[in-house]
Amino acid sequence: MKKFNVILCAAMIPLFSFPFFFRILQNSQQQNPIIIDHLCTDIDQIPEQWIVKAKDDFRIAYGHTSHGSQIISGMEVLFSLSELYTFNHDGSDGALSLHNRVPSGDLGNPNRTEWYYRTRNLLNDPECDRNLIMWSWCGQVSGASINDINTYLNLMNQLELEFPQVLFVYMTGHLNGTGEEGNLHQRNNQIREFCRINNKVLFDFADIESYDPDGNYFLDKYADDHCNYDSDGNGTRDANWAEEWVAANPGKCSFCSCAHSHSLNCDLKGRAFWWMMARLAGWDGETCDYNRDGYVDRLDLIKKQEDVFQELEDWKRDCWNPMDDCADINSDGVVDSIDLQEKQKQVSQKLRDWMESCGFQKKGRIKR
Ligand SMILES: [Ca+2]
Ligand SMILES: [Ca+2]
Ligand SMILES: [Ca+2]
Repeated sequence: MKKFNVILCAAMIPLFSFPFFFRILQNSQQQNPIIIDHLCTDIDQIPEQWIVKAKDDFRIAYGHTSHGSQIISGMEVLFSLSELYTFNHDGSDGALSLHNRVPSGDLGNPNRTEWYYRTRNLLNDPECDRNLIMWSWCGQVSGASINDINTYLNLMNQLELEFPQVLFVYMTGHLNGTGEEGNLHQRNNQIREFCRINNKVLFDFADIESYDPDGNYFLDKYADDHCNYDSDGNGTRDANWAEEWVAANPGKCSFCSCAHSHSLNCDLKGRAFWWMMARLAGWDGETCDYNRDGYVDRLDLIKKQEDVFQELEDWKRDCWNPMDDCADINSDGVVDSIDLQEKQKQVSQKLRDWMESCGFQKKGRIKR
């Protein structure tokens, strides 16, 4: 009953329009979900132009407590390494504007709904210029019921309807050592499914800390938020995947202070954050590791060729035969053989551009 009242009251608030910006952002109306997970942590794959555009486009308010600070810690590491990843409060000097710990609290603190009212108060302030809202959990997905998560999802969705100019980032809750069968994983899957079906933006906090950078999986080994896991299946956590990976890859991890966890976990979260920002700024997320297996090689070229060829075949099927408006590729009002040639040219150019940017020579060898 309480949830019903919340939604009813919210629906009665008139929509507020922001005088500050007119750029139309993707939001609840976007065509596809944007899921940021463990496959989104290779910072070198993100084209710089989209990082720059994200810094220009977005003004963030990020409400979190200690676990949520892991993202900020990782962002600070990147900031210390490169001017590209600058962020500060007001967005001066070309940095990303991020109001850290604004609003106060987290998705479960002081209760499971206060974050919603705080968000609405923030966005209803005529002085507020924020156009992206992020909230993280502390530990409250662990003990959440299905209804608790529905409350979260419904209120997020409600905010999107109330503030269509603002983007909202969903999150899963951090690992707690209960594995694939634990309530945490089931509730995280509930969040994931909702985001996938409804085309939301999800920062998959738990998925990012379920894998090491080589793609080895630890959720089924009862990994927790410290990156500890049960290596021998005897029911107690005896190893730490972050420590193991760092020992095997010297010099590839920061020494940042990372709340409740290993600095590698914060590094990965900070990189995933910028991957998300680039996607939100318009990057399609396509990388040279096209088949996402961790290697850039001939298999990527083959997959890319297949997809580009398929794009042409789909166009022929949907636009060219039978003739449809989308067949007029050169927009001259006439559908003729020139359009077919244009489409063929377009897809081959697309393939050539990708090959060139990824260092593939004509015979499919990689230059680098
Ligand atoms: Ca063990
Ligand atoms: Ca690959
Ligand atoms: Ca034409």
